Amino acid sequence: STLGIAVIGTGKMGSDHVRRFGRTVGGARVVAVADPDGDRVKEVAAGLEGAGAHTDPAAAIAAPGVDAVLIASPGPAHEEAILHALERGLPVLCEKPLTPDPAGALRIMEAEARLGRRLVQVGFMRRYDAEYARLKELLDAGGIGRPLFLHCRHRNAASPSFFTSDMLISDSVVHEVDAARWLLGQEITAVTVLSPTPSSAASAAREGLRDPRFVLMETSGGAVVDVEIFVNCGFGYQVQCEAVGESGTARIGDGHAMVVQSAGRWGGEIDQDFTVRFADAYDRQLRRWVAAAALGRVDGPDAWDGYAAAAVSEAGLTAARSGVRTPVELAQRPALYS
Ligand code: ISE
Repeated sequence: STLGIAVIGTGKMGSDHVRRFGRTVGGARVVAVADPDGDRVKEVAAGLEGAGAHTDPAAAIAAPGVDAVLIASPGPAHEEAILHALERGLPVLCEKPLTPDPAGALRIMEAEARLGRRLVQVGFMRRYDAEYARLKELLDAGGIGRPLFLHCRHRNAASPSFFTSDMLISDSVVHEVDAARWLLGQEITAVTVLSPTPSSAASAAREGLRDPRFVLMETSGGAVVDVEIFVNCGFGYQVQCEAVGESGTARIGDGHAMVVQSAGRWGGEIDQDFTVRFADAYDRQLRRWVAAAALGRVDGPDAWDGYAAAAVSEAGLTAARSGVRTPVELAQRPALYS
């Protein structure tokens, strides 16, 4: 049977996911969509046979035929929608960040504790990327020895007008936070943030935007993770990660799928956007989520991962403001997430 999906938020990611159902992802059908922009949501629903359009997320979640909920609204709207879904015992895939603050993520974990099971998956799709998966396999197999460093670069061609200095950390670097926790199997324990003089393109995109930034993280296993985040680099979308271990290094994200040599030059193309660079990862993430949700469970990054990322973001924002190394405070990990 087909899983009925409510999609909350029909912006860039929400509409990209809607497109996936019925095309690259089978076994599920969008039966309800919600967005505060009434015209937009009607337009999206019009392209879906028999889907209801709502401006209230709660109404979409409560609509007939909804078996699972995909949340792609902005971070501050996630908690309320998740709690509605959990009240109904529905599996959730929630785009990152799970919540803007750790307190909200803790409330989601409490709701799952009351249910006695995990129903929330966070959209940390890099875990489903083929290159990241290879790197994880190599590290787990001890292929380069004990990891000492992860050197990460995360670049966007341009940031949207609503993008703030805080979001470089809470919406962009949050991916490296999760990737580092997952790759290393360790928690992040402290954060330091350096902010060079903003690039001219960043200042033109939004007054006072602190872009780029350099984020330094320490981990529970004694590794160091550095991230250059640059969301107005102009030339394309790039996510690179080099792991340095005791006996070797491994690097992903160079995008050398094809190198062209012609007329005395060599070169290749750079993806322009995350929906292109991570298209396969988004597909795989959604297929896996649908398969698990059909059995009434989730098996990807969970609310604890969302909570830990929010705790690191909070420390990162404090560190960015103070210029001082800031420890990450984590609650005890409940047994439900072990
Ligand atoms: C965006 O929300 C994402 O999740 C992208 O992966 C990231 O590269 C971008 O900086 C974020 O704004």
